[in-house]
Amino acid sequence: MARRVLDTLRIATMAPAAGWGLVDGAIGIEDGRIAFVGEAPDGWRGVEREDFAGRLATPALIDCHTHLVFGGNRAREFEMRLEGATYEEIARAGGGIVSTVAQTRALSEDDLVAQALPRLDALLAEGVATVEIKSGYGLTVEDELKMLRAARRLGELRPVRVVTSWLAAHAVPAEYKGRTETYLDEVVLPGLQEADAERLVDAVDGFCEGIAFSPGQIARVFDKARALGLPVKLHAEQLSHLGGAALAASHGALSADHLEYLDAAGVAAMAASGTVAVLLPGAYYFLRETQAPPVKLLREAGVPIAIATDCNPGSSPLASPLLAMNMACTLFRLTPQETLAGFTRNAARALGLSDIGTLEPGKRAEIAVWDVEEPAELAYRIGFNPLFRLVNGSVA
Ligand code: DI6
Ligand code: FE
Repeated sequence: MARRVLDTLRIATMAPAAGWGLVDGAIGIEDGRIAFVGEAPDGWRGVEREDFAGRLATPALIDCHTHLVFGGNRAREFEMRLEGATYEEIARAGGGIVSTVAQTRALSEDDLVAQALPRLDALLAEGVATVEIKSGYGLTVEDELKMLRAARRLGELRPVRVVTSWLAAHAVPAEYKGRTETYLDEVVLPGLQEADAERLVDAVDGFCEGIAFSPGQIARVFDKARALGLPVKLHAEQLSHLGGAALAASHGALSADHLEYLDAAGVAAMAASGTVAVLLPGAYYFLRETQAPPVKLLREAGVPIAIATDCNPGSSPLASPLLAMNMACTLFRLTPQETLAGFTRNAARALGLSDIGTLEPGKRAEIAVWDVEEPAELAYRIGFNPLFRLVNGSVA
């Protein structure tokens, strides 16, 4: 039995539905799981103790929505937008997602891993122990599989749990222009079957938007996911309202993500199905969106809110969960407490994971220790990383 004690901590357990769940004391770890929080029970005398001098412990962060694996970058498009072009105009002119697709197809699996590693390391440096990574920049069966193999490799190269999503329904590639249904029939659906057979997929995602896939087309992808027994999630109501969130809820989705244009009916549908609202302030900020997601309605309806970086080359080149937390407060008016819940307890729920997200006996011992006094300090500073230590008892 491998036992250790992290002593003299201020612990934000994030266990209660509201509040930080603050406890002063120690955390006991046994075989990679949390054994106790607070007072050491009898039988733990003499176990090796590490003194943390009153620092703050929180659950390790969980980035539940990223596109971390991709080729190249879109700095040129950033310049174009500053010269006046909109995101949708660039996408319709063959730029946008499709330009990242060309760069992603050109890279080997090894090169994709090498390009993603610095981004992953930036997340780990801010206390992330679990990261979701989507496909969606390959858009052929082989290139989508290549992306997910690269994502799985990242989880072997670093002490992090990688959770993958099949996002072939992200954009229609140039060779299928005007033939979206054929793209679904020839790439998205059979590719999903192959990826599942190779155990590369943990969930199925889609981009429900005027420049991407309609609700009816997404429903076909979700039906296939159900047939394979895979959970679903959806990029919904990001640039316009198409009813994607309600569609996702009707399929029992783990999460609906973005949600700037979500309406009251969508909120009610998500509340009824227990679907998590994943808010992505990095994309809102970078695209200079002006309509914020309906945070007040989500709160009133009791929809759990998660926050993520959405790290991607086009709409959110953000690899900082702490900055995402700050943006969620300043731009969406979430409280610091809600943003930490959004990167821990509710992010775990958005991934369908019940063994992480809070510091409670039985959970995996994935703990971030910060050089701060108050938990609100995590969301408060801008461009400052107070991580003292990431204790990942699950992989140690
Ligand atoms: N919504 C987004 O914001 C990203 N994907 C999506 O479905 C954008 C991806 C990109 O522009 O490369
Ligand atoms: Fe996204």
